[in-house]
Amino acid sequence: MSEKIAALIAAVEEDMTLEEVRKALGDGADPLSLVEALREGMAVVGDKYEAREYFLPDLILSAEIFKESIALIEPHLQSGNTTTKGAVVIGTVHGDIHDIGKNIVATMLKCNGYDVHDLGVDVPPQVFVEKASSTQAGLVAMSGLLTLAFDAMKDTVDALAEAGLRDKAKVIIGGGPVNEKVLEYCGADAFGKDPAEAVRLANRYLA
Ligand code: B12
Repeated sequence: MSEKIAALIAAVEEDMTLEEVRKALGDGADPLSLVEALREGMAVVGDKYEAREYFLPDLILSAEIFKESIALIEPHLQSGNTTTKGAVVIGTVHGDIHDIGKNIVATMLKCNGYDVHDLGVDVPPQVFVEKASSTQAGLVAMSGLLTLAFDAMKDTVDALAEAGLRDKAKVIIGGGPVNEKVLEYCGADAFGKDPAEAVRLANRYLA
């Protein structure tokens, strides 16, 4: 069932993907495995775009299918999950509107018991600061796929420090091009390559 869902979203089949997700949920499938299937499918879409097999409309529609599918899955993820392991603020940094990966990371953190405050895309440093302060978040997670996102990540880390929050909140970063060098440049605590790593880091910092 998961393989079929991955293949359908990879083929940008909106109605069929949603139908299959509804069917899987109705059959009692593990909601986490459905999120993972959607993630795999989205990775294929990204690869096909790079290979010029897919074009902008495919990307936009696949992102929409992903969001619609997650909306169907989310109520099943949260049921029975009443205690929180801590507050996490997440967003795509200023100047960048890519949110497919960020949404997957946010969903996986929610599934793992974190109280996730998703600020959306193109988030200015000050907005991260205000949310981290008002929620007393122990973790700020930033996503960015553009090269220019590196500066926005650095600015956000600096803004958190200026607001006196740097010793209260760990900062993690991720998104396609993020690596050790970017981590060093922007002064965050750690970077992750996938949602599983985001969850591992949250468990490490907020346990
Ligand atoms: C989809 C896409 C788009 C979609 C975005 C739709 C959406 N709602 O997100 C649209 C069409 C809108 C788009 C627009 C643009 N895009 Co674009 N886009 C892509 C594409 C093909 C796939 C990205 C994606 O969603 N991948 C799938 C997800 C699941 O992967 P991911 O984001 O990396 O996330 C995973 C991990 O990185 C990690 N992760 C992510 N965030 C975090 C955070 C933390 C804390 C952790 C631990 C982990 C983590 O977990 C995620 C799940 O596995 C990439 C190419 C690529 N293959 O990456 C180009 C790409 C990123 N885009 C690119 C560009 C240039 C643009 C535009 C500027 C194009 C233009 N000229 O207008 C605009 C951006 C405008 C802006 N201001 O942001 C370039 C960036 C080049 C660069 N070095 O700066 C790329 C690399 C394409 C290319 N090769 O040229 N894009």
